Amino acid sequence: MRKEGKIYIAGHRGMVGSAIYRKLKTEGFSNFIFRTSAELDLRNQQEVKDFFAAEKPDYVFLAAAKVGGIQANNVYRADFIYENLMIECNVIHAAYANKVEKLMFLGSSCIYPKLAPQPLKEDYLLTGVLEQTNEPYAIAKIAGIKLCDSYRKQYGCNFISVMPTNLYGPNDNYDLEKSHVLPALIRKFHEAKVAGKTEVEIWGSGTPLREFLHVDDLADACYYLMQSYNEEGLVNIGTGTDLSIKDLALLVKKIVGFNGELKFNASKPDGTPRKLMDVSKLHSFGWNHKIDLEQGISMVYSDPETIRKFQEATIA
Ligand code: GFB
Repeated sequence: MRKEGKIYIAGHRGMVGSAIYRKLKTEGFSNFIFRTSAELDLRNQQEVKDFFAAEKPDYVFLAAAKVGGIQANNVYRADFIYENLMIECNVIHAAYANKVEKLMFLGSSCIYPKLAPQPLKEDYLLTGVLEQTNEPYAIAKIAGIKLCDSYRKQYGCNFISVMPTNLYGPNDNYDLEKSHVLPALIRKFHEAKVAGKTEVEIWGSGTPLREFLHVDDLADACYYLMQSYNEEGLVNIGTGTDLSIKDLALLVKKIVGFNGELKFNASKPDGTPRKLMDVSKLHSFGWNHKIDLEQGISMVYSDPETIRKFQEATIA
């Protein structure tokens, strides 16, 4: 990436977009264009066309998406497929039409078949049935990868796709109905500790295995790949290790300093039993994550912004 290049980060206020922005700033980039969702509705084709024609960005990070945890994916199925497809189609086509030099599309580890062999290699994509709770979101994300690859093949666009594992970090969503498990557990254990409660509810059986990556590591990997990766297909971004939801809960409990019990609620879905990324492709390029899970959760919990976000999520 050229230092003077004009960079558009779609979704710059979200957890991923804001981390990419922090990373690029520390690397000395300063020519950014931002639009909030109120200023530019990425689901609206005309607005996106006009924006790209007027601004002509050189580099695009497509980190804007409708995202959420297992329950939000399962309940708002239409919103998850419609909004994500619209955003991807509008932004990727406009990037082609306005000769964007390079675009990075960000997907998710849930694109792989539910029962694919573990760890998940990039070429397991489209080899089996998807997990029911997030099928609409996964279909939209798979479409995003295929859009990038198709514009590369037909028009020679340098559009690349990366697939992060489950993420956490600054600017996460702490709305307990819509969030992912890690921010939910940080909030639940903290609030239970403050209120002097004796137990915390954990959804599902606690047996599903999940992998977690701090979003600053993700941003570091995205920057690395934006400099060096120019191929079709996708690159997994993760740590290569996972743990059970029960062990995650015990770890968060320890970090937060809650002394009560875990209470599993079997009426909530478990989701896919395991989705551990195979990160050998990424490692072969010379990139490894730096923040381990315990350190990362401690960083999040000790950040005063995190508690403020709990209150914000309650009001919203
Ligand atoms: O993070 P999560 O919502 O989504 O849930 P997925 C992971 C696991 O944690 C599930 C359990 O087995 C949940 O039942 N869990 C336990 C909890 N307690 C809680 C809680 O309080 N809140 C939440 N949310 N979960 C999502 C996909 O799948 O992951 C998306 O739906 C996306 O499409 C995202 O891929 C990364 O890991 O199951």
